[in-house]
Amino acid sequence: LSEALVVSLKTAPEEFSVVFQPQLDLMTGKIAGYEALLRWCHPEFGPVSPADFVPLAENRGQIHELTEHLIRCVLQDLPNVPDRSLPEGCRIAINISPRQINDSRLEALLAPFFDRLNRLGCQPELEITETHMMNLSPRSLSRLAGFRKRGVVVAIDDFGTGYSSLAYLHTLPVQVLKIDRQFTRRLGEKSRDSRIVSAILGIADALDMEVVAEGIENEAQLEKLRELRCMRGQGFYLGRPAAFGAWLSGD
Ligand code: G
Ligand code: G
Ligand code: MN
Ligand code: NA
Repeated sequence: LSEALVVSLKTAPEEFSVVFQPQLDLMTGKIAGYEALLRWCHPEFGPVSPADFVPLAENRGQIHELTEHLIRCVLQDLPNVPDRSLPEGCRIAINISPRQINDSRLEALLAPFFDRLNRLGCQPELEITETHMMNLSPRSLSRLAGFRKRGVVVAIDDFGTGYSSLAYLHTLPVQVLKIDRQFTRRLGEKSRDSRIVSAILGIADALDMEVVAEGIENEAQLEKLRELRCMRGQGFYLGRPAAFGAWLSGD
């Protein structure tokens, strides 16, 4: 499979596509942004999950090419000029592999993505998993801080599953915490998860960060999050990842 990936990236770009999952403002119900998720469908192996092929790309030294391709797909799907498919200030998030943040080619890689979003009046967002955030070199951190200064939103993905120290979190050029879906899962039930989510909201508030709850799958979870005053959310109940065109009439 790893060999197939290398070959497909080089010779069969049409096997890759991107889907967009909306992030909603939980108070207004309006779309506040989208997370772009890469898809790969191999003619022989069928659909392969990014959970499988992203690590393969990393191990084969192909993650730069993969992200390059992701950006190409995203730019192909998004409009060229502002239109009603993307409200002003709407965010488009991509997932960045931690190794890429150490790569000096990152700025050049992301430049076309940043430029297009600027032109659209939208905000580019980079998601980096919590585990990896904590292992970034000073140089990587200053690279992220540079992005942040230019209006790029940096988000910690899967927050709550890593080992962030609060002292360290405070120093990161991060604006958004994405609460891992394991905490959202049991929210509708009577359990300690609502207190954990509450605690994360408290941390975010203290650090002047925003929160996005991931993995919202039902009304009970949504209601609970609203009650806890979590402002943003994402999940199958609010919208499944879909081709950008599917959101065109969106509200
Ligand atoms: O979309 P899905 O739930 O199958 O994604 C599984 C995992 O793969 C998620 O953790 C997601 O962040 C990651 N992923 C999806 N698309 C990309 C991508 O373009 N780049 C990277 N690095 N990870 C991605
Ligand atoms: O790790 P990351 O947050 O990037 O993962 C995004 C992945 O989570 C996507 O592949 C998407 O398919 C999946 N996802 C999005 N919403 C839900 C949800 O409500 N439930 C579950 N189980 N997975 C979700
Ligand atoms: Mn993500
Ligand atoms: Na996540």
